[in-house]
Amino acid sequence: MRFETRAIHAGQEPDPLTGAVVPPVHFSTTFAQDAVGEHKGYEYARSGNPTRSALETCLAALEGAAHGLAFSSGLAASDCLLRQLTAGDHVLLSDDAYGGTYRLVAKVLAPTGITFSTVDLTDLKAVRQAWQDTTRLVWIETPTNPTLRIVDIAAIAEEAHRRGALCVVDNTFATPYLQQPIALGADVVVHSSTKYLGGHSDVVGGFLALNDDELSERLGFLQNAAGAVPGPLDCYLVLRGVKTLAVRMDRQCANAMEIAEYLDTHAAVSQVMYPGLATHPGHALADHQMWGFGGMVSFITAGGEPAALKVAASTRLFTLAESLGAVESLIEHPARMTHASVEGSPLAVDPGLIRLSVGIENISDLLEDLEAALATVA
Ligand code: P1T
Repeated sequence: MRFETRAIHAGQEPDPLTGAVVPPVHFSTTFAQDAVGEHKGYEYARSGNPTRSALETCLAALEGAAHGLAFSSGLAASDCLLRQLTAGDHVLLSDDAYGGTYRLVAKVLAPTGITFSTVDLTDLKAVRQAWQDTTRLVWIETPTNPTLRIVDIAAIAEEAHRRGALCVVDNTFATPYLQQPIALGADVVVHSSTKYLGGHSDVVGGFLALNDDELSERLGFLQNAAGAVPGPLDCYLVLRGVKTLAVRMDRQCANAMEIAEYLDTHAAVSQVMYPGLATHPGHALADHQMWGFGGMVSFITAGGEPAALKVAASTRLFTLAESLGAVESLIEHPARMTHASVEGSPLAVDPGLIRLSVGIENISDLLEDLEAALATVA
Protein backbone atom coordinates (compact mmCIF):
# COMPACT_ATOMS: atom_id res chain seq x y z
CA MET A 1 0.00 0.00 0.00
CA ARG A 2 1.16 3.53 -0.79
CA PHE A 3 1.49 6.20 1.88
CA GLU A 4 -1.97 7.81 1.55
CA THR A 5 -3.65 4.39 1.63
CA ARG A 6 -1.67 3.23 4.67
CA ALA A 7 -2.64 6.46 6.47
CA ILE A 8 -6.30 5.48 6.16
CA HIS A 9 -6.17 1.69 6.48
CA ALA A 10 -3.09 0.55 8.45
CA GLY A 11 -4.21 -0.79 11.83
CA GLN A 12 -7.82 0.15 11.06
CA GLU A 13 -9.77 -2.82 9.73
CA PRO A 14 -13.57 -2.60 10.07
CA ASP A 15 -14.60 -3.79 13.54
CA PRO A 16 -15.10 -7.61 13.32
CA LEU A 17 -17.98 -7.53 15.84
CA THR A 18 -20.14 -4.77 14.34
CA GLY A 19 -18.65 -3.89 10.95
CA ALA A 20 -18.02 -0.30 12.12
CA VAL A 21 -15.75 1.29 9.51
CA VAL A 22 -14.19 3.58 12.10
CA PRO A 23 -12.61 1.32 14.74
CA PRO A 24 -14.32 1.87 18.10
CA VAL A 25 -12.58 3.99 20.75
CA HIS A 26 -11.99 1.69 23.70
CA PHE A 27 -12.36 3.58 26.95
CA SER A 28 -12.19 0.54 29.20
CA THR A 29 -9.27 0.67 31.63
CA THR A 30 -9.37 -3.07 32.24
CA PHE A 31 -10.11 -6.22 30.24
CA ALA A 32 -11.88 -9.41 31.36
CA GLN A 33 -9.82 -12.59 31.59
CA ASP A 34 -11.31 -16.07 30.96
CA ALA A 35 -8.96 -17.59 33.54
CA VAL A 36 -5.98 -16.08 35.34
CA GLY A 37 -3.54 -14.95 32.65
CA GLU A 38 -5.90 -15.98 29.80
CA HIS A 39 -6.98 -12.88 27.93
CA LYS A 40 -7.46 -11.51 24.42
CA GLY A 41 -4.20 -9.55 24.33
CA TYR A 42 -5.17 -6.74 26.70
CA GLU A 43 -5.14 -6.69 30.52
CA TYR A 44 -4.89 -3.13 31.75
CA ALA A 45 -5.02 0.03 29.64
CA ARG A 46 -1.67 1.49 30.70
CA SER A 47 0.01 -1.66 29.37
CA GLY A 48 -2.04 -1.69 26.17
CA ASN A 49 -5.35 -0.61 24.71
CA PRO A 50 -6.86 -1.50 21.30
CA THR A 51 -7.17 2.15 20.19
CA ARG A 52 -3.52 2.76 21.05
CA SER A 53 -2.55 -0.43 19.21
CA ALA A 54 -4.36 0.84 16.09
CA LEU A 55 -2.46 4.14 16.30
CA GLU A 56 0.88 2.43 16.91
CA THR A 57 0.36 0.11 13.93
CA CYS A 58 -0.68 2.98 11.66
CA LEU A 59 2.15 5.38 12.55
CA ALA A 60 4.81 2.63 12.42
CA ALA A 61 3.52 1.74 8.93
CA LEU A 62 3.79 5.39 7.87
CA GLU A 63 7.40 5.59 9.06
CA GLY A 64 8.25 2.25 7.43
CA ALA A 65 9.17 0.86 10.86
CA ALA A 66 8.61 -2.54 12.45
CA HIS A 67 7.67 -1.09 15.85
CA GLY A 68 5.76 1.94 17.11
CA LEU A 69 5.12 3.26 20.61
CA ALA A 70 2.69 6.05 21.45
CA PHE A 71 3.13 8.48 24.36
CA SER A 72 1.20 11.24 26.09
CA SER A 73 3.38 13.98 24.52
CA GLY A 74 6.37 14.44 22.24
CA LEU A 75 8.58 15.09 25.24
CA ALA A 76 7.31 11.95 26.99
CA ALA A 77 8.43 9.99 23.90
CA SER A 78 11.82 11.75 23.93
CA ASP A 79 12.19 11.12 27.67
CA CYS A 80 11.48 7.40 27.29
CA LEU A 81 14.11 7.11 24.59
CA LEU A 82 16.74 9.22 26.39
CA ARG A 83 16.30 7.17 29.56
CA GLN A 84 18.08 4.34 27.77
CA LEU A 85 21.27 6.31 28.54
CA THR A 86 23.13 6.01 31.81
CA ALA A 87 25.58 8.20 33.74
CA GLY A 88 28.76 8.82 31.73
CA ASP A 89 27.03 8.50 28.35
CA HIS A 90 27.31 11.48 26.00
CA VAL A 91 24.63 12.93 23.70
CA LEU A 92 25.33 15.01 20.62
CA LEU A 93 22.43 17.41 20.17
CA SER A 94 21.65 19.76 17.31
CA ASP A 95 22.49 23.39 18.16
CA ASP A 96 19.12 24.30 16.66
CA ALA A 97 16.43 22.15 18.22
CA TYR A 98 13.11 22.54 19.99
CA GLY A 99 13.77 24.38 23.26
CA GLY A 100 11.94 21.73 25.28
CA THR A 101 14.22 18.98 23.94
CA TYR A 102 17.26 21.01 24.96
CA ARG A 103 15.71 21.63 28.40
CA LEU A 104 15.07 17.90 28.85
CA VAL A 105 18.71 17.08 28.08
CA ALA A 106 20.30 20.03 29.92
CA LYS A 107 18.04 20.26 32.98
CA VAL A 108 16.72 16.73 33.52
CA LEU A 109 19.32 14.32 32.08
CA ALA A 110 22.55 16.24 32.72
CA PRO A 111 22.02 16.30 36.53
CA THR A 112 21.89 12.47 36.42
CA GLY A 113 25.43 12.32 35.01
CA ILE A 114 24.65 12.19 31.29
CA THR A 115 26.82 14.62 29.36
CA PHE A 116 25.97 16.45 26.14
CA SER A 117 27.35 18.82 23.52
CA THR A 118 25.48 20.96 21.06
CA VAL A 119 26.78 21.14 17.52
CA ASP A 120 25.78 22.40 14.09
CA LEU A 121 24.78 19.07 12.55
CA THR A 122 24.90 20.58 9.05
CA ASP A 123 28.70 20.76 9.46
CA LEU A 124 30.11 17.21 9.30
CA LYS A 125 33.60 18.40 10.27
CA ALA A 126 32.22 20.03 13.41
CA VAL A 127 30.27 16.86 14.17
CA ARG A 128 33.45 14.76 13.98
CA GLN A 129 35.26 17.22 16.25
CA ALA A 130 32.45 17.20 18.83
CA TRP A 131 32.27 13.39 18.89
CA GLN A 132 33.53 11.77 22.10
CA ASP A 133 34.44 8.18 22.95
CA THR A 134 31.36 8.10 25.18
CA THR A 135 28.93 9.44 22.55
CA ARG A 136 26.06 6.98 22.54
CA LEU A 137 23.39 8.96 20.73
CA VAL A 138 23.10 11.75 18.18
CA TRP A 139 19.83 13.71 18.11
CA ILE A 140 18.87 15.21 14.76
CA GLU A 141 16.04 17.56 13.98
CA THR A 142 15.57 18.31 10.30
CA PRO A 143 14.25 20.76 9.27
CA THR A 144 15.41 22.31 12.54
CA ASN A 145 13.17 24.27 14.91
CA PRO A 146 13.09 27.23 14.48
CA THR A 147 15.66 28.15 11.79
CA LEU A 148 14.78 25.37 9.31
CA ARG A 149 18.29 24.13 8.59
CA ILE A 150 18.58 20.80 6.77
CA VAL A 151 20.71 18.00 8.24
CA ASP A 152 22.02 15.14 6.10
CA ILE A 153 20.39 12.16 7.84
CA ALA A 154 22.24 9.48 5.83
CA ALA A 155 25.66 11.07 6.50
CA ILE A 156 25.08 11.50 10.26
CA ALA A 157 23.60 8.00 10.54
CA GLU A 158 26.67 6.55 8.84
CA GLU A 159 28.97 8.46 11.20
CA ALA A 160 26.91 7.30 14.22
CA HIS A 161 26.98 3.65 13.17
CA ARG A 162 30.69 3.72 12.43
CA ARG A 163 31.17 4.82 16.06
CA GLY A 164 28.56 2.53 17.59
CA ALA A 165 26.05 5.25 18.48
CA LEU A 166 22.31 5.53 17.89
CA CYS A 167 21.03 7.98 15.30
CA VAL A 168 17.73 9.56 16.35
CA VAL A 169 15.66 11.84 14.12
CA ASP A 170 12.88 14.08 15.39
CA ASN A 171 10.66 14.00 12.29
CA THR A 172 7.97 16.33 13.66
CA PHE A 173 8.51 19.14 11.13
CA ALA A 174 8.76 16.99 8.00
CA THR A 175 6.34 14.15 8.90
CA PRO A 176 6.72 10.72 7.28
CA TYR A 177 4.86 12.06 4.24
CA LEU A 178 7.83 14.28 3.34
CA GLN A 179 10.75 12.40 4.90
CA GLN A 180 11.43 8.81 5.98
CA PRO A 181 14.45 8.81 8.32
CA ILE A 182 14.56 5.04 8.84
CA ALA A 183 14.96 4.45 5.10
CA LEU A 184 17.83 6.99 5.24
CA GLY A 185 19.59 5.00 7.99
CA ALA A 186 18.23 6.47 11.25
CA ASP A 187 17.65 4.05 14.13
CA VAL A 188 14.76 5.77 15.90
CA VAL A 189 12.22 8.36 14.75
CA VAL A 190 10.62 10.68 17.31
CA HIS A 191 7.41 12.66 16.85
CA SER A 192 5.41 15.25 18.60
CA SER A 193 2.09 14.02 17.17
CA THR A 194 0.63 17.20 18.66
CA LYS A 195 1.72 18.82 15.39
CA TYR A 196 1.15 17.67 11.77
CA LEU A 197 0.11 14.10 12.63
CA GLY A 198 -2.82 15.29 14.78
CA GLY A 199 -3.10 18.33 12.53
CA HIS A 200 -5.98 20.18 14.22
CA SER A 201 -4.50 21.70 17.43
CA ASP A 202 -6.72 19.52 19.60
CA VAL A 203 -4.49 16.74 20.93
CA VAL A 204 -1.07 16.42 22.61
CA GLY A 205 0.84 13.23 21.83
CA GLY A 206 4.19 11.66 21.05
CA PHE A 207 5.52 8.70 19.14
CA LEU A 208 8.63 6.54 18.65
CA ALA A 209 9.20 4.37 15.55
CA LEU A 210 12.06 1.89 15.13
CA ASN A 211 13.11 -1.45 13.67
CA ASP A 212 15.33 -2.89 16.42
CA ASP A 213 13.42 -5.63 18.29
CA GLU A 214 15.51 -5.52 21.45
CA LEU A 215 15.43 -1.73 21.82
CA SER A 216 11.70 -1.76 21.11
CA GLU A 217 11.25 -4.30 23.91
CA ARG A 218 13.16 -2.06 26.34
CA LEU A 219 11.22 1.04 25.29
CA GLY A 220 7.94 -0.87 25.61
CA PHE A 221 8.93 -1.90 29.13
CA LEU A 222 9.58 1.74 30.07
CA GLN A 223 6.40 2.95 28.31
CA ASN A 224 4.47 0.71 30.71
CA ALA A 225 6.73 0.99 33.75
CA ALA A 226 6.92 4.80 33.70
CA GLY A 227 3.40 5.13 32.28
CA ALA A 228 3.44 8.27 30.09
CA VAL A 229 0.81 6.76 27.78
CA PRO A 230 -1.85 8.57 25.73
CA GLY A 231 -5.55 8.13 26.52
CA PRO A 232 -7.83 6.39 24.00
CA LEU A 233 -9.51 9.60 22.82
CA ASP A 234 -6.09 11.17 22.19
CA CYS A 235 -5.11 8.10 20.15
CA TYR A 236 -8.34 8.34 18.17
CA LEU A 237 -7.78 12.04 17.39
CA VAL A 238 -4.28 11.37 16.04
CA LEU A 239 -5.58 8.40 14.01
CA ARG A 240 -8.28 10.62 12.51
CA GLY A 241 -5.75 13.37 11.86
CA VAL A 242 -3.28 11.23 9.91
CA LYS A 243 -5.98 10.18 7.43
CA THR A 244 -5.70 13.65 5.88
CA LEU A 245 -1.99 14.20 6.49
CA ALA A 246 -1.05 13.92 2.80
CA VAL A 247 -3.64 16.39 1.50
CA ARG A 248 -3.05 18.84 4.32
CA MET A 249 0.70 18.67 3.80
CA ASP A 250 0.40 19.24 0.03
CA ARG A 251 -1.55 22.45 0.65
CA GLN A 252 0.73 23.56 3.49
CA CYS A 253 3.83 23.08 1.34
CA ALA A 254 2.27 25.06 -1.54
CA ASN A 255 1.11 27.89 0.75
CA ALA A 256 4.48 28.02 2.55
CA MET A 257 6.39 28.26 -0.74
CA GLU A 258 4.30 31.25 -1.87
CA ILE A 259 4.71 32.96 1.49
CA ALA A 260 8.49 32.39 1.51
CA GLU A 261 8.79 33.88 -1.99
CA TYR A 262 6.68 36.86 -0.97
CA LEU A 263 8.70 37.52 2.21
CA ASP A 264 11.95 37.15 0.29
CA THR A 265 11.18 40.32 -1.69
CA HIS A 266 9.85 42.37 1.26
CA ALA A 267 11.89 45.38 2.43
CA ALA A 268 10.93 44.84 6.10
CA VAL A 269 12.42 41.32 6.04
CA SER A 270 16.19 40.84 6.18
CA GLN A 271 16.33 37.03 5.82
CA VAL A 272 13.90 34.26 4.95
CA MET A 273 14.51 30.67 6.05
CA TYR A 274 12.62 28.17 3.93
CA PRO A 275 14.29 25.07 2.43
CA GLY A 276 12.19 25.44 -0.73
CA LEU A 277 13.99 28.65 -1.71
CA ALA A 278 16.86 27.98 -4.13
CA THR A 279 19.02 30.35 -2.03
CA HIS A 280 18.57 28.27 1.16
CA PRO A 281 21.91 26.55 2.00
CA GLY A 282 20.13 23.22 2.50
CA HIS A 283 17.94 23.44 -0.61
CA ALA A 284 19.68 20.76 -2.68
CA LEU A 285 19.88 18.37 0.28
CA ALA A 286 16.20 18.95 1.13
CA ASP A 287 15.30 18.32 -2.49
CA HIS A 288 17.14 15.00 -2.29
CA GLN A 289 16.10 13.89 1.20
CA MET A 290 12.49 15.13 1.28
CA TRP A 291 9.49 15.01 -1.03
CA GLY A 292 8.42 18.55 -0.24
CA PHE A 293 9.79 21.48 1.73
CA GLY A 294 7.22 21.61 4.52
CA GLY A 295 4.80 24.12 5.98
CA MET A 296 7.12 26.06 8.30
CA VAL A 297 8.66 29.41 7.29
CA SER A 298 10.92 31.54 9.50
CA PHE A 299 12.18 35.05 8.83
CA ILE A 300 14.16 37.83 10.46
CA THR A 301 12.68 41.29 10.53
CA ALA A 302 14.93 44.13 9.35
CA GLY A 303 13.92 46.14 12.43
CA GLY A 304 15.14 43.52 14.95
CA GLU A 305 13.18 42.48 18.03
CA PRO A 306 10.86 45.55 18.27
CA ALA A 307 9.73 44.97 14.67
CA ALA A 308 9.36 41.22 15.23
CA LEU A 309 7.17 41.78 18.29
CA LYS A 310 5.07 44.34 16.37
CA VAL A 311 4.53 42.01 13.40
CA ALA A 312 3.72 39.05 15.65
CA ALA A 313 1.06 41.11 17.41
CA SER A 314 -0.37 42.60 14.20
CA THR A 315 -1.54 39.63 12.11
CA ARG A 316 -5.22 38.80 12.28
CA LEU A 317 -5.45 35.46 10.49
CA PHE A 318 -2.11 34.11 11.66
CA THR A 319 -2.88 33.51 15.34
CA LEU A 320 -0.13 34.47 17.79
CA ALA A 321 0.44 31.13 19.52
CA GLU A 322 2.98 28.39 20.21
CA SER A 323 2.84 25.00 18.47
CA LEU A 324 2.57 24.26 14.76
CA GLY A 325 1.41 21.88 12.11
CA ALA A 326 -2.35 22.33 12.23
CA VAL A 327 -4.85 23.51 9.62
CA GLU A 328 -4.87 27.08 10.96
CA SER A 329 -1.89 29.40 10.45
CA LEU A 330 0.11 30.45 13.51
CA ILE A 331 2.78 33.09 14.11
CA GLU A 332 5.20 33.17 17.05
CA HIS A 333 8.35 34.77 18.40
CA PRO A 334 10.73 31.87 19.27
CA ALA A 335 13.13 33.89 21.46
CA ARG A 336 10.36 34.77 23.92
CA MET A 337 7.99 31.87 23.34
CA THR A 338 8.87 28.32 22.17
CA HIS A 339 12.60 28.75 22.70
CA ALA A 340 12.60 30.92 25.83
CA SER A 341 14.00 27.90 27.72
CA VAL A 342 17.26 28.08 25.72
CA GLU A 343 18.03 31.71 26.59
CA GLY A 344 21.72 32.11 27.37
CA SER A 345 22.52 28.64 25.95
CA PRO A 346 24.23 27.80 22.64
CA LEU A 347 20.73 27.38 21.21
CA ALA A 348 19.69 31.00 21.81
CA VAL A 349 17.78 32.37 18.82
CA ASP A 350 17.85 35.75 17.07
CA PRO A 351 15.34 38.05 18.81
CA GLY A 352 14.31 39.40 15.38
CA LEU A 353 13.19 35.92 14.31
CA ILE A 354 9.55 35.13 13.57
CA ARG A 355 8.28 31.61 12.90
CA LEU A 356 5.19 30.88 10.83
CA SER A 357 3.28 27.62 10.80
CA VAL A 358 1.43 27.92 7.52
CA GLY A 359 -2.05 26.42 7.47
CA ILE A 360 -4.43 25.40 4.71
CA GLU A 361 -6.39 28.66 4.40
CA ASN A 362 -6.69 30.47 1.07
CA ILE A 363 -3.24 31.78 0.14
CA SER A 364 -4.53 35.24 -0.87
CA ASP A 365 -5.98 35.77 2.60
CA LEU A 366 -2.71 34.68 4.22
CA LEU A 367 -0.62 36.99 2.00
CA GLU A 368 -2.93 39.95 2.65
CA ASP A 369 -2.67 39.33 6.40
CA LEU A 370 1.15 39.32 6.29
CA GLU A 371 1.18 42.37 4.01
CA ALA A 372 -0.89 44.35 6.53
CA ALA A 373 1.23 43.21 9.50
CA LEU A 374 4.53 44.01 7.78
CA ALA A 375 3.20 47.43 6.75
CA THR A 376 3.18 48.35 10.46
CA VAL A 377 7.01 48.15 10.53
CA ALA A 378 7.85 49.19 6.94
O1 P1T B 1 4.86 19.46 22.89
P1 P1T B 1 5.19 18.02 22.75
O2 P1T B 1 4.12 17.20 22.12
O3 P1T B 1 5.71 17.42 24.04
O4 P1T B 1 6.42 17.92 21.69
C1 P1T B 1 7.67 18.48 21.92
C2 P1T B 1 8.35 18.76 20.60
C3 P1T B 1 9.26 17.85 20.11
N1 P1T B 1 9.89 18.05 18.94
C4 P1T B 1 9.67 19.14 18.20
C5 P1T B 1 10.40 19.34 16.92
C6 P1T B 1 8.75 20.11 18.62
O5 P1T B 1 8.54 21.18 17.86
C7 P1T B 1 8.07 19.92 19.86
C8 P1T B 1 7.10 20.91 20.39
N2 P1T B 1 7.22 22.17 19.79
C9 P1T B 1 6.43 23.26 20.03
C10 P1T B 1 5.45 23.27 20.95
C11 P1T B 1 6.72 24.45 19.21
O6 P1T B 1 5.90 25.38 19.14
O7 P1T B 1 7.81 24.47 18.60
